[in-house]
Amino acid sequence: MLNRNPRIAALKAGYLFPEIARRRREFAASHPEDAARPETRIISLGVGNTTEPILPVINEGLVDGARRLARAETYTGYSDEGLAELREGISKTFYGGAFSAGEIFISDGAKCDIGRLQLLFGAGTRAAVQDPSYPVYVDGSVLIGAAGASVSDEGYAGISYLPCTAENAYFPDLDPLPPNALLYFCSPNNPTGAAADKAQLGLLVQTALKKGALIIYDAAYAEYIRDGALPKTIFEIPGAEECAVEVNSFSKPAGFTGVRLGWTVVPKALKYAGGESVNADWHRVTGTIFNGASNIAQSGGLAALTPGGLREIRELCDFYLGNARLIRGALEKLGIVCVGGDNSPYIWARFPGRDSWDVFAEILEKCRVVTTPGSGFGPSGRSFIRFSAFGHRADVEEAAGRLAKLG
Ligand code: PL4
Repeated sequence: MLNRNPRIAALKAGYLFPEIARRRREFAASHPEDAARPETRIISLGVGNTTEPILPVINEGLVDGARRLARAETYTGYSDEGLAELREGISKTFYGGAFSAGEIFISDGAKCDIGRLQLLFGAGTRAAVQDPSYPVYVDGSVLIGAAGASVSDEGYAGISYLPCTAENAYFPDLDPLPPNALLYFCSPNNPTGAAADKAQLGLLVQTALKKGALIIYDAAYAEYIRDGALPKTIFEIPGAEECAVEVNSFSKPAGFTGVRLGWTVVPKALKYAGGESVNADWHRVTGTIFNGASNIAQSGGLAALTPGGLREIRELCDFYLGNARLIRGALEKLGIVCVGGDNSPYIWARFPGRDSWDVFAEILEKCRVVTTPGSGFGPSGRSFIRFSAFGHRADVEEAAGRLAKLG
């Protein structure tokens, strides 16, 4: 028999979201009478999974993509880095045309590309993350051997955790960033909901350039930004093209969590320490282990970039932001201190002195509402709960009402 990959053995427990699903199932199984009664039916404000239908213009793009496959004249097969029209459209729509099609790679989602990007750097890479952060950054780093094997409540040895707390307004002190690190940065942030401003991103880029860091900038929630002064992409900051790649996605703005479509910008100006092109290596890696996004999904993506599609993106994000206001309002009525929900679909709620898994269990028990415990995102999340604003409005209203039971 083969030996198990020791890097998998180094991962702590299960991946966060299946663990939450497991605890939900366990709770439901021990309360079988609950499901039949509307007032005790479990409502999820846990995983950030979209719930609302894809809106008509974008949906018609998907349908048209499927129709085109049924005719010899319009049939297409593999599309490798993605349709040129879509890559050009993304550059024009989100980056003011600053990038060529050869710098934009269409993917099957931001998470999948984060995993593939990690292959560019490999074992021994020094990884740094905002703490708290989306667990894929750390778990993926462990899988490629970037982190040390030992793990404790303080996280993995070998990963630099940059605390994002109320004290620093959820933007980390960058002084402890080690030299030549791979830095994951997400804004608007999952889970805190904080969106970095131009000055903060300017400092991030300057620090990365000074310390030789490469930033993987996750902008999956950029379309939730409503404050016009906040940057929607790291590439609004001069110099970013020399130190950053950006991953993004149609999942959260267009409801494509199940459709699967995203993109990654890898500027040609970005180089390794030895001067080699990161863009060329990314071509090599994706060409080797990825066969392109679905052409149906890409047809939907093209529709999303039309004026009607962009209006639908705004409408859908506004809907979830409306949910966020309801949840945050209900929590603040109880005196619970929250951030987020204004430029992001997540609310980060503070429960001082408490362990987040205990608070998770209490909210499930008293309110029959599933949340995400902050410690799942890193040591600094220990006394926080993340509330996701993805849900049907009636469910969110019901959940917000039930939260009063925490008072
Ligand atoms: C549950 C910061 C959600 N099973 O859909 P993708 O791959 O384009 O984007 C995934 C993604 C990328 N970047 C950030 C994200 O927050 C997400 C999705 N996160 C959440 O609740 O935190 C869904 C999680 C999913 C997963 O593990 O990704």
